[in-house]
Amino acid sequence: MQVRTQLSSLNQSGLSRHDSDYDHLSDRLSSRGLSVEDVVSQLADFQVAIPSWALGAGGTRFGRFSFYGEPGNLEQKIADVGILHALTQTAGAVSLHIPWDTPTDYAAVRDLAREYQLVFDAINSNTFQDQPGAEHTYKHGSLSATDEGARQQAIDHNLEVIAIGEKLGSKSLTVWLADGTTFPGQRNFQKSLTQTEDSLKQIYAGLPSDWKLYIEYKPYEPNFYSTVIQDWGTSLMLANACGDRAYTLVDLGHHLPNSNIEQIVSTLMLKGKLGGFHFNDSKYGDDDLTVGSIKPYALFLIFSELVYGMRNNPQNPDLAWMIDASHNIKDPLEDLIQSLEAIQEAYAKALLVDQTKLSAAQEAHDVVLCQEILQDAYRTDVRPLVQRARLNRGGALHPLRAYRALGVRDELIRQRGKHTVATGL
Ligand code: LRH
Ligand code: MN
Repeated sequence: MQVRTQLSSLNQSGLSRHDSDYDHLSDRLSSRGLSVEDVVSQLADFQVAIPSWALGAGGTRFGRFSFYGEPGNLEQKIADVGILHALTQTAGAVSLHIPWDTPTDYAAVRDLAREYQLVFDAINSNTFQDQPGAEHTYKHGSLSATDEGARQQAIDHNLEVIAIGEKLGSKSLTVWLADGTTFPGQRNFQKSLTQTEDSLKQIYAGLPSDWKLYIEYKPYEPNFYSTVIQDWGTSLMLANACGDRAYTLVDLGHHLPNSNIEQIVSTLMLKGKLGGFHFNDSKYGDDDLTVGSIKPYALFLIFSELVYGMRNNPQNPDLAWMIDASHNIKDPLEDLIQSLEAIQEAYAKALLVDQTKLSAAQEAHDVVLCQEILQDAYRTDVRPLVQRARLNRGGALHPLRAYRALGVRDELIRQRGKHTVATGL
């Protein structure tokens, strides 16, 4: 489906309004000494990886409602991410999950991605589900398993995933473990953690020299009493145990209620061990909802710490930006467009924080002024900046409106029918 070529005519009607909004905001910001061009180019360079497992309708144990026209194979998934990138110009990467998205024709997949100006970001292993014909079960753990066979099978799977990623140009592996217990006394915590550290070290030893390892933590689900890699501290400890190219991965939904995620981000950047993000939002648990749909101010505070860290922590590597969401009720592509918009807006607002004034107010213990400086940025309508960044790259002025005006979902249903089901969650 050719989207890109139809955008300039679609954008036409809104351009003059955009220009006046942009000029008005630019005047206000440049009068504060801020380089609006810099902000716009930083927004344009900010590329988020789309999870290949979140392009169909998600579901829960209570049910799943299809969305029709879902991508039925990897090629169609890449085409869908291509549509997102054409509209938003900020979705220039795909994050695959193996074995849900194991390519059959690597050259064709690479060519297709290049056609849509997409690259392959972190690749994800899966030792939380048993595969048909597998010799060992992960029911009692994978990298933490007491059963040598299950542990080795899980290590070998991760090394296979690295090999698949190498053929696609990925440069990082994300490991998330469901390993844990559902009842007290079910397993020995120390043995589980020791096994996990040993297994991760073996995977790290198989990592190509220019690759990174991301260790994702989560407090609970699918286990409901303990999870081996339960929090940022455990992930950091394991990353330090593995080596310089092992980092923690922060999934926003993987925190107990009222956790101060922005402080976790700040600490990990100071220690040079923040590898990347899985962006989403949540009200209660790992709800995997649209980014910024529940706690937009919290997202802004996280980006404020990220911007501070990106300016003051050269010890921390460039971050991997990824979405990790599941769509139970919204059109997956509309949901992802809203998430991409929320990420861009949070980043733009964070770039407007007057860091110099803020640190002066902090030194002066002027708590009220600190809040005023933060909220002045947060209360700024930055949409003209985000729009300009998109327009500069040939994207849609209003991606969601364009998606609907172009009848993308209807066209996908016409092409794919109503019964295709996307692999993934
Ligand atoms: C675990 C998780 C992890 C993925 C999975 C699809 O909750 O966030 O990142 O492997 O979702
Ligand atoms: Mn995740």
